[in-house]
Amino acid sequence: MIDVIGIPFETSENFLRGSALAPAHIRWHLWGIDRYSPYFKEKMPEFSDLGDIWTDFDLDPESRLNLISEKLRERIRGKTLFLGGDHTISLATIPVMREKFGEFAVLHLDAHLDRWDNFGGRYSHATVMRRLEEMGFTVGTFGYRTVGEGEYIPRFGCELGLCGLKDFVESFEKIYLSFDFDFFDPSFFPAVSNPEPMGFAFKDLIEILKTLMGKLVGIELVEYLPTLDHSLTCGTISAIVFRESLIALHR
Ligand SMILES: [Mn+2]
Repeated sequence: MIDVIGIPFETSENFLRGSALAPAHIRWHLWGIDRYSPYFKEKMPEFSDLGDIWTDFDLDPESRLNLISEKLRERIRGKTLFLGGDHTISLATIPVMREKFGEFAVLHLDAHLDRWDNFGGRYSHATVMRRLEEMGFTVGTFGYRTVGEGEYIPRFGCELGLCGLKDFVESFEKIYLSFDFDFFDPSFFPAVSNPEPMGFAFKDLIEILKTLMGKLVGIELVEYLPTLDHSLTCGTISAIVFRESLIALHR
């Protein structure tokens, strides 16, 4: 059975806040959606909710990440769907998943590269993919629409599109999906901290999930801001992404 773990961690948003509320909101919105997926023609599998991992708010980000990592080491048992929090959680989830499962590639779907060297510190939502590459992870970032000061273009990835994504996926046996909700177009998913136009459609995510079948070791869904979700539409979409993610992980 797939485990679900929430990480309501948020320290480093530079602009708009609220992602720490996402795990609770996504679970709540699950009550409003059907269990059947028309995209995969099957029902959402049963899952085991292992709750949320909390840390003291007055600690610095690195100490909080260390505490989250310790708790994840105790809690992770197998394939896991993580609910963020801001993108900083990747510095806990992904290294601990490697300890458990060995090598895998990281497929990173995001409007941003997240490869600053320092962004209000070395450990923040805007530096994560750089830190992971420094740790030896292979990260492919697809669909990014902006490049920040001092960020480099990654070896694997595609600006404004999904070019090379299929080849990237085919090159690896095991894949971990790091999904930032700002990958979606802000016209239908505005509840994110740093929206970028020219985003992707829901069906693009479904097509990508289909290519990942049988390879996924884990998925994290990050950067949904319920505080900006004035119609609650994005909460429902997040719950549907949760359902489709569980199905893809289950296969
Ligand atoms: Mn982003």
